[in-house]
Amino acid sequence: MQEEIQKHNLASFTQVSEAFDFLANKLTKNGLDVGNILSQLSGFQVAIPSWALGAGGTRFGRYGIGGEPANLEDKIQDVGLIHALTGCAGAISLHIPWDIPSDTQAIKELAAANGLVFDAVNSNTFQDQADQKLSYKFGSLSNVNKDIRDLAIDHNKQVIDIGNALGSKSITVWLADGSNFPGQSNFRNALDFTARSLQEIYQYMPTDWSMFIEYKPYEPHFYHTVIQDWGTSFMLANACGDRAYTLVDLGHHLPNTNIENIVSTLIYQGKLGGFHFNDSKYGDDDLTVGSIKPYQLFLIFNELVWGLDNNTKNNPAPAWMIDASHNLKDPIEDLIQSLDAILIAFAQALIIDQNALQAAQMNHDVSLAQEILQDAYRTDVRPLIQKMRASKNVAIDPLKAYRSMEIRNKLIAKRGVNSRATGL
Ligand SMILES: [Mn+2]
Repeated sequence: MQEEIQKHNLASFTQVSEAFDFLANKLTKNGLDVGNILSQLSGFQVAIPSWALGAGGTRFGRYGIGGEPANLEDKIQDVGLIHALTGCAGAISLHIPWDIPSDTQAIKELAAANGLVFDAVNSNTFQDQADQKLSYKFGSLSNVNKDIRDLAIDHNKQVIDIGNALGSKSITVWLADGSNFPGQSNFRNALDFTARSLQEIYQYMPTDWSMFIEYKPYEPHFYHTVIQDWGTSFMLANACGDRAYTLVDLGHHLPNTNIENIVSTLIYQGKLGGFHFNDSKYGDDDLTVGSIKPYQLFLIFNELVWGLDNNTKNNPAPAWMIDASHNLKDPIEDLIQSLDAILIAFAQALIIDQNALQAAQMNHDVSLAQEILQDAYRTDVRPLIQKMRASKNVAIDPLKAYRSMEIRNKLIAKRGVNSRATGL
C-alpha cells in the first residue's frame, strides 16, 4: 500500500510543490508562520466511529454497499486504511454493545498495528438488547423506575470497563430519553433522575477519565428531550464535576442555530469536551462534513482556533470525531471527503489575520471585519494540506488514490457483496 501511495504522489508532486510555494510566499508576506501552520495541520487527528464504516439507512430502508466490515477486526482495518491514506484518522471510537471486543489484547494489538488509538467509548441505552430483562422504551437514565435506571447505569459502567481495558480515556453519553406527548413525562423529575444517574457513572470513572455529555433537540422523541441543548448539557456537566464536559454534534441543533457562538461560550467556560462533525440541511441529517454549509464550518473553526489560542479556562484539547451516516456513498469515500473538509476549514481559520480582525472590531469597522474573514475563507488552502500530506508520506489526494487502487472492489472480493456492518 505504501508503495502505491508513493507512486500516486509522484505523479502530482511537482504541481503540488509549485502551488505550495506560491501560496506559502503570499502567506509569509502576510506575516504568517507557514511552518507552524503545516505542523498544526499535520498533528490534527480525527476519530472515526466504529459504526461509520457500513452503509447507514433511514427508517424507510437501507441499501448495502458491498464489502462492509462485518466485525470489529474488519472495522479497525478500514479505519487503518483511511489513516494510511490521509494521515489524520489515527483513532477509533467504539460503540458498545455493537463492538464489544472478544479478545481485548488482540484488538489492542491490531489497532496499534494500524497506527490507531482508542478514542471515547460510546454507550447505548437507546435500544434494548436481545437478552435485556427490562426495557428502555420509556427512558433509561431518566426512567421513573429505579431498576431501569440502574440497568442503564450498569451498562455505562460496563462501557467504561471495556474502554479502560483498551486504553480509552473518555466516555460519551448520548441520551435518547424524552417523551412524545404532553403529559407523558414530568420534565423536572426526568432531568433530576438523569443528573443523579450521570453522577453515579461519573463517580465510577477512573480519575484520568472524562465524560462527554451530548445534547440533541429532538429525535427519537418528538415532544420533549431530556438533554435538549448545550445549556442543559453544561448544567449536567457542572453537576457531575471537573472532568465532565459538553459535546457538540453539528447536526444536533435546530436550523440556523449559531453553533460558533455555542463553541465560543463553551471554551470560555473550559467545558468543550468533544466534537462530532457532520453536515445538515434540515435536521440531524448526518451528511458529509462541509457538503452543505462549508462557511459555517469555517466560522466554527475560527472560534475553535481563537478560543484555544486564548484559553483562559484551560479547556482541554477537544476529542474530534466524525459522526455521519452514509446512505448513498461508499462510507470510506464519504469519510475521506469529510476529513478533507475539516482540514480545509481548519487551515482557513489558521490563516485569518487575527490582529487585523481585532483592530477592525475595536474600530467598529463592520465591513473590514467581514473582508478579513472572507479573505481567509476564499483562499484556496489545499496546497497547504497537499504539502503536509506529501511530507507525511500519505496520499496527496486520498480519494483519487483510494479509487485508483480499487480498494472497494478488493473489499467486496474479500468480504462479499452482502456483508453487513454490525449495529446498523
Ligand atoms: Mn453524535
